[in-house]
Amino acid sequence: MKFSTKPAIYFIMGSQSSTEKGPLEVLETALKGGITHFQLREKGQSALIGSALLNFALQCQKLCRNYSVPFIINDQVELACKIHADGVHIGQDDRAAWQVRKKIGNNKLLGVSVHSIEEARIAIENRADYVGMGPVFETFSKVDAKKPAGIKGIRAVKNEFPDLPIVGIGGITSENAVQVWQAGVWGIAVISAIANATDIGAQIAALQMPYKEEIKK
Ligand code: TZP
Ligand code: MG
Repeated sequence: MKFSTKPAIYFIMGSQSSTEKGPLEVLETALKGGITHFQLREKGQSALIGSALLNFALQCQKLCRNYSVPFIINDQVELACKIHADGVHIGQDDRAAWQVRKKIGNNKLLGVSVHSIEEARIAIENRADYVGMGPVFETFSKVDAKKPAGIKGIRAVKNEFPDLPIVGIGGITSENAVQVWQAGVWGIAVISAIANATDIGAQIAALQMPYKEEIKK
């Protein structure tokens, strides 16, 4: 099945995301720790390009395959098609989602970043599989991040589209993750909480959805 409805711990990383450990070591430890999705998001001044990016992407993909975790690429639709990635994630400033869907076909996951009910509606019409909604909280990992939408923003989209899989993103930590789960998300996406964790396995365990009975709506 292309899409799993199991609660998602969606890890996002680029070659520069971790301050201490090497990126492939971080990724493999996160895979061992139980992440359910991985997105390669290569951004910033020292971002890899060309063959260096291709090689890095292939190494990440190989690791993900070893753990049967979907390997998703941010923005770079051609690269995703070239190496047969499992999915693509795009933002509002990228190509229209329907164009990307047309290019990648029906078997790859398509995620779209949204910040409002209206953007979520368009993402659904354009056949996105899930939306990334955020930033939920203040984030230091995205230079052009919008104002935090808070838990309120997630609840608003969830109320309007109860069946839409929503991934909360932005400033999520083991301390605030439960609030995000309580808002009814399908998953939570993080960069720094995992990339900079001293004990990545423990961090992932702490981010996971608490037992349903503990969730008070
Ligand atoms: N999109 C919205 S916030 C964000 C992205 C890519 C960054 C999330 O990083 P962190 O470190 O989990 O706040
Ligand atoms: Mg983008």
